[in-house]
Amino acid sequence: MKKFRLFCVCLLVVGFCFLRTFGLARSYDGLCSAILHPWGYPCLEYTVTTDDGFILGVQRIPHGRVENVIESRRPVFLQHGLFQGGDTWFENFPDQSLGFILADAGFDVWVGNVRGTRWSHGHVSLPRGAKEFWDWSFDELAEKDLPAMLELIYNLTQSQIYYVGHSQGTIMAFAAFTNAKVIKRMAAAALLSPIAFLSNITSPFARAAVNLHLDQVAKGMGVHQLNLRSEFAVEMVDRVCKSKQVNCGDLLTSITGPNCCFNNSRIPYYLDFEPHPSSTKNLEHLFQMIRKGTFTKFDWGWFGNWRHYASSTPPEYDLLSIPKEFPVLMAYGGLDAMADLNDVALMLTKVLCKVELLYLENYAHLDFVLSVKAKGDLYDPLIAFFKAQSKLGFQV
Ligand SMILES: *[C@@H]1O[C@H](CO)[C@@H](O)[C@H](O)[C@H]1NC(C)=O
Ligand SMILES: *[C@@H]1O[C@H](CO)[C@@H](O)[C@H](O)[C@H]1NC(C)=O
Ligand SMILES: CC(=O)N[C@H]1CO[C@H](CO)[C@@H](O)[C@@H]1O
Repeated sequence: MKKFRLFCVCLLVVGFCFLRTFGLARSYDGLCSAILHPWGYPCLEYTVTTDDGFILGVQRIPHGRVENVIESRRPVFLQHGLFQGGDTWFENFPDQSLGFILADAGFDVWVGNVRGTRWSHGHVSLPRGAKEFWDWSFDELAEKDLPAMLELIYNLTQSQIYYVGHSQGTIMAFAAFTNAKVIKRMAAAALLSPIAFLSNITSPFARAAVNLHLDQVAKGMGVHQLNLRSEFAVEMVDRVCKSKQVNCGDLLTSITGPNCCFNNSRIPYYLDFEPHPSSTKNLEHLFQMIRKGTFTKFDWGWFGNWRHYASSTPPEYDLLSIPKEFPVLMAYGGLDAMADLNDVALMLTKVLCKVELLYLENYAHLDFVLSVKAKGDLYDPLIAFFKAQSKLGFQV
């Protein structure tokens, strides 16, 4: 067993070294030229600068490969999850990937990329190496990045926007939709693997990482950027694998749950783009959610909380303030090791908005974006849901 573990770790190290040598050397001008143009889709690159100076990349696929005549195309915005980027929505074949399918179905598709990811463009003054560049958690993604990207889309389309989020993209939505200025731009939302609570997370890898306080270890070592391709990350993975609860022979399953419909032969292609960096502080915030079972702003500790919030504890995100007429489709999976059924159930007791549920018994965390069967299982129902809302004409 010990030998096997060592073998796995070696394999990982070799994998990461390979990536560092070859994977990172591959450079693209942007997501459009990396994936969309090669498949023959129209695609435009935009940038938008947040209040706090981050320059985000946003892509637009104005129509599908065949430009069918549709009077007004409703904008739909796709928000990726943790350690992912806008590429997430386009990584399988065009008839399997949500981004392509929406464009071919007549939507005006917009793709978000949060700060720090590969398709974003740094900061107006801070270099990527600066500690301050990584001084944020999903609070800022919801408070700064999302409103900036949505404002750009609204300015250019003058239309309410459909929202699709996966994983951290749903955390961002739950947090941002409590803001009246954001929700008034939205027509409806589809939340895939919806997360507002994390205390019942079953992922053995995440559990072990929380128990080992890897967020604090990273902080203590002065690591502020979380780059899974770094030697530091390999060391941390090694540490988790040495703790007995995790089967590192199948690392992905230990992290996300057993994805039913993952195409293993495409992993080398996925690794061309993913994983994207995030910040240690963001991980710390997510670990706080796991430890405390709450959905609040970042916990700075007693003194820090008084300074930032004038209160000893961080304020909760008020899910009840999401308008009750707001239509939301939530798709959740029976084998999802991140969005556990108990946590989803708890969240559902806290929201008043109009929720339609889609339960996919055999889906784990990555199936929602990478399943080769997602079109029939999820994307067709999602499109039908959006089309039904446009007939109902939701207005806040
Ligand atoms: C959107 O339009 C408003 C009003 O013209 C402008 O002030 C704002 O800077 C624009 N925002 C973006 C992100 O384009
Ligand atoms: C899985 O990926 C490989 C490599 O890209 C491809 O040849 C194969 O057709 C894919 N299988 C499915 C079911 O999409
Ligand atoms: C089934 C289960 O483990 N439920 C737990 C989920 O998290 C909440 C909040 O921390 C606990 O109270 C439940 O016992």
